[in-house]
This record gives sequence, structure tokens and C-alpha cells, in this order.
Amino acid sequence: MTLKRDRSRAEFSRACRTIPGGVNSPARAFGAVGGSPLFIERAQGQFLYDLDGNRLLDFVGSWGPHILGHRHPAVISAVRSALDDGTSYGAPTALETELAELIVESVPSIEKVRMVNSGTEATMSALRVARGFTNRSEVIKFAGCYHGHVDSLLVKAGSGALTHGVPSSPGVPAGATADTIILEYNDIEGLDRTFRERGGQIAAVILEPVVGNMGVVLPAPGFLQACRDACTRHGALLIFDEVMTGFRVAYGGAQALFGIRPDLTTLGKIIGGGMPVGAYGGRSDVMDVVSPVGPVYQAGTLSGNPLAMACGLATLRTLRGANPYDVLAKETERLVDGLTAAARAAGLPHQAARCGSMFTLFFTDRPVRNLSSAMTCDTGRFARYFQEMLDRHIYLPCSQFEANFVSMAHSPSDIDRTVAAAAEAFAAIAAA
Ligand code: HOZ
Repeated sequence: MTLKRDRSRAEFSRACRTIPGGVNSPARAFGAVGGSPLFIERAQGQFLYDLDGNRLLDFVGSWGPHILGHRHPAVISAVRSALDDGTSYGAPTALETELAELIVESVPSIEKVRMVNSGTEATMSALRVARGFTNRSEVIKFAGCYHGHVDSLLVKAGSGALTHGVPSSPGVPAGATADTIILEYNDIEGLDRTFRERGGQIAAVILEPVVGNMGVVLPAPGFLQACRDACTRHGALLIFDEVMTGFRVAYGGAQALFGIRPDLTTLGKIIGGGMPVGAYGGRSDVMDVVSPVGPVYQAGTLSGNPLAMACGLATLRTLRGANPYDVLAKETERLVDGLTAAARAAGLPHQAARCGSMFTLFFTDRPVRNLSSAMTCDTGRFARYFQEMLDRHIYLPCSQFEANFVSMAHSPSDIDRTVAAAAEAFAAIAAA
């Protein structure tokens, strides 16, 4: 039953000669699960097809963007038609305004929005805006949240940084993180104490309102409201990093789901539909500090690229028309229930967390509320689970500390097949 991997292995050896670690983003390397990454040739719907001809049921979805599944016809046709017109002009297009309008209509707190090229750029820019607006420098971030590879936020970071054991990276000068205050996620008391002690210096609190980057971790009741209240009380800005949750956990993102209004929001992934797009937006008065209206500088040659805008627009319009969120949440719940029942039957300690169509199965007996509890996971057991699933042609994120994503293309029988594969995988693990 094992997967054919010869061509992927050969391609990986070749890539390693010219690309550090053979990958253009560490999260893709199989360092935490063993072996080498599969090289993908093409994708369709819920499937990836690799160089060895394997067809894989995909729960990565390009790490979040593909909520419609791969190559949705509306998206492909919009990109094709934009491509016929040109690839980049370095001048404004109506497509940019159309996507901005759609985002402003959809995300409750966003009144104005600026397009960039990645989630990293979005968070880096949102922080600069927050500091420029408040004229303060300190920022609170939570351990295990990942906001891209921004220097000042690459401290106790999640995602690939956590997976590869470098949550705080060499190469980031001490000065870059001197104004970053790290707290535990869901720690309302720590948050309030920090604001009591240094509230007048804090420019912003930035967080993933539902964490996806130490695996899925839900906000405890009252935590998001406590962040909102502390910021309001002390004149700091609340930044929701919705790169992963935006248009994923609900059409209007986590802020719509939980009814909390941040001052600034960062977006990425789904708003680009698989193209390199990020965005940051929020209150008009805050966004008006951005150049050329205000003095805070931020720019980009390819920002608002027409192909990327067309791809994002088609994705959001399709989502708005289909409104798949209830169905996605129910099917994902069915999947998570099936996985947990199978893990229980095999006697494997586990925890599961889900929000809408993103979820993580943690191999630990402790509830996962923050980074310290996430770190109690048995990552060796996760690696075995990952490989057992891959051998059954189920493609999961290659780290315990990432989110799995279900798309509109996954069918009820895909869910059943995944649960059956997991039952076999868990039995094999328990027997070892
Ligand atoms: N931000 C992505 C998931 N945490 C990682 C994607 C990548 O680095 O390829």
C-alpha cells in the first residue's frame, strides 16, 4: 500500500542543490515527519497529483487558500480572462477597487483596505500603521501565534518556526524584538496585568482570533473581548491576524463569528484564491495614516496585481454566492468526530480542536489552550500518523502544529474514506 515516491525523491535531491533545504518555505519540508516532500504536478478539486502519478486527497489546500477546492471553474476562467489583458501594469486597475469593495462589504471592521503580496507583508504593514497612528512602539503578541516572518514578530512563533524548533530566529537583531511583549494565549490575567503596568506604551495587541499556527487553538470564552476592552481602555489598537481565518471560519472571518470588532485586520490566503495576495485594513481614521494620504510609508511593485485580484475576486464572489459555511462546518465536524472516535477506539490519547472547516488532531491528553499545552503533544506519534495517512493517499499538513483544511470540493465519501484510513492508521500505531 506504500506510496510511490521515486520521482519526488529525485526531484527533491535536485532541488536541494540550488534551493536551501529544497523548499521555498520551511513549512513544506518533511523535517518533522521524516522522508522528503512530494513534488506536485497538478491539482483538481480535492485532489493533488504528484510526479509519481499518486492521487492524494488534500487537506492542506495550499495551507488555506483553496476553500473552493483546486481549479474551481469560475476562478480559472477569471484568471484566464485577466491574463488575456496583461500581467502587471504598475498603475491602478478597477479590479483592485472591486476587491477592496468586496472586502469592505464583507468584513465587519474594515472601512479601508490596502493590498499587498503576502500575509507577512500585511502584518508587517499593520504594525507600522499601528505604531504610526498611536505614536507608541510596544506590541503584544501571543506565544505560538504566527504572523509571518516579520522580524519583530518572529519570537515564540508558531507554524514552520515552531515545527523546526526555531520559534525565535537567529538573524533577528535584539533591537527588532525589544518592543515585542510575549504573553500566553488565552491568559486574560497576564494581558490585564501588562496593560496595567505599561498600557501607555503599547501600540497594539496582535493575535490570531482563532489560532491556526500551533495547530488550531480556540479563544477561551471572554479572551477576545478582554483583548478588545484592554486596547480600548488604554488607547492601543487591536489587530486581528485573519490571514488564515478570514473567509474561512465564516464569510466575514472570526470577527464576524465572535462579534468582536478589531481596529485593524490582516488578510491573505483565501482573498487571493491561490495567488500571492495579502491585505490589511480597518478603521478609516487609522488607515488614513498610510501614504500617500498620511506619512506611514508602505509600497509594492506587484501590489494589487491584476491576475491576483481577478483570482481573489472570483473566489470571494463564488463563496458569497454558494455560502458553504454551514455545510463545511457540519462535514468537518463529522470528520473530526470520526477521527476522535477512531483514536479513542485505538486507545491513543488525543485532543481535537475545530473552527468551521479548519481543525487539528493533537496527540496529547492535555487540553490545548496555548503554546505550553500544545508542546505536550507526542510529535513522534504525529509523524507516524502522517506517514500512515500518506501511504493511504491522504495528504495532511506535515506538522502537528498546523491546521487541516476541508474544502467545498471534499465529498461526504471523501470524509468517510479519511475516517476509515485513520482507523487503520491508529490501529497500526497502537500495535507498534
Ligand atoms: N503560513 C502557512 C501555514 N502556517 C505556511 C505556509 C508555508 O510556509 O508554505
